[in-house]
Amino acid sequence: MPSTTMRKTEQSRRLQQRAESMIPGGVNSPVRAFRSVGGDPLFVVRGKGSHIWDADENEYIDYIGSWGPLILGHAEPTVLDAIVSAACNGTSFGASTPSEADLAELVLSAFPSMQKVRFVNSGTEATMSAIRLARAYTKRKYIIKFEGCYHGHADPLLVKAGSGVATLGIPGSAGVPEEFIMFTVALPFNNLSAVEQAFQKYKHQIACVIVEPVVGNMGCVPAADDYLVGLRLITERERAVLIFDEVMTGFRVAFGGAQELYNIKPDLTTMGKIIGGGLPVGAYGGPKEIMDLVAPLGPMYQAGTLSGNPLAMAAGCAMLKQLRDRKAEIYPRLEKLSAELVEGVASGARDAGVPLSHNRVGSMFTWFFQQGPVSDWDSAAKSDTEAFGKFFGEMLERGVYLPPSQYEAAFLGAAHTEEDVQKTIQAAKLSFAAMRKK
Ligand code: KE4
Repeated sequence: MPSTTMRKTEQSRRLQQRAESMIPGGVNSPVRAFRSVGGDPLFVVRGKGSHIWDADENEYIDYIGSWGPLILGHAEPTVLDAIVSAACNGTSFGASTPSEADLAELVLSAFPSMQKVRFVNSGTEATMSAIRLARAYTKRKYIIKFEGCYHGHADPLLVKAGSGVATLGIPGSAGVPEEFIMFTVALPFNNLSAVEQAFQKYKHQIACVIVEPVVGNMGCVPAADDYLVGLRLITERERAVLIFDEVMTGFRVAFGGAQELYNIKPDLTTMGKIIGGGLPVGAYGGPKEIMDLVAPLGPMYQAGTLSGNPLAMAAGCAMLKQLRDRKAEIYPRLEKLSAELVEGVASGARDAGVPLSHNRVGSMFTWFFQQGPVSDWDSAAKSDTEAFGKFFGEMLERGVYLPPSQYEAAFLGAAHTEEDVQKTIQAAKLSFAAMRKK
């Protein structure tokens, strides 16, 4: 484990200066700019397994994994082979290819609540389309989301959102007219009476409830017991569409996602991240009764130049086949190693007298710099983000790359080793000690 000798950062800093002269903040997604943790954003040049290397040749144990997609680790051989062989036949045709049905078959077999699925290019497109579809199906206008949940950056969903919106402390987004969010109702997570009250207030007007069944975007926050089943019963009674946003949890918390883990059947499911194997893919799906409203079959329009791209389909198929064929080995190991890591760091914090609580579901987790418990946005927001920033920096100096925000989940993947975990726990203990001295 490196000591606290300062990492070399000249190359990343030079690249950041070049990038920010042409790209806002030098990044193509805000959270990568390290704004809430300080310091120079990394410019990553290579990844292999559970490790990445930056432009200054610093090596890190990576607990972001591209924000969830790389559950098998970086440059996984079968995924790379699939991409290369697909690319040798051309990169995109704007026409149907056999690989789209191949990936659809893999997704539908793992998610029995879905009879049909449409592939798009991001989680944002998936949730934006699912909302539109729920409104088309119910002919209602209102949608319910939850404070601290993030479902991508489509206008109607940028209300009290989590992830980068919460990280940057912006309530929503400039450029979204009030009229575009007047039908969005944002409620506290893990509070069923708030949902009941909303359905009474907007009787027969609510098209859908969209929820992260395990929240990753206020940090990791699981649903309270009976919360998800409560949402299911209320939406069934009120004939509203229940959308599980499984962009992060799909194939992550279980092979069949949170709906398998908690045995809840949503009406629509949105996906992304893992199903693309590291290439851009999103998806939304559900029963034929709803999905057959989607053009060209029905009147709900959604389209995409690169939707179903053959390289992305090939990468997704390779990844899902690995997860399918090795799930009896992979998921129990992710559970065991993640528990060891999260508890080990928590124990180090206790020994150092650092207030730390944590939430974990499978291999997604967050350490909150506060006493906890963290069960919704209000409690997550009580975290000491300054302490988190210091911890992030100390861990980076010791070769551990965590999400650069208190309000993001971290991820452990199948390529992480026992050695990675022990090094990370040791780095955390040294980091807590260093924080105490400052
Ligand atoms: P994308 O449009 O970024 O592919 O997916 C949006 C999205 C939708 N739903 C959930 C539950 C999500 O977590 C996301 C995106 N996740 C963030 C990380 N919390 C992406 C990272 C980023 O914004 O750079």
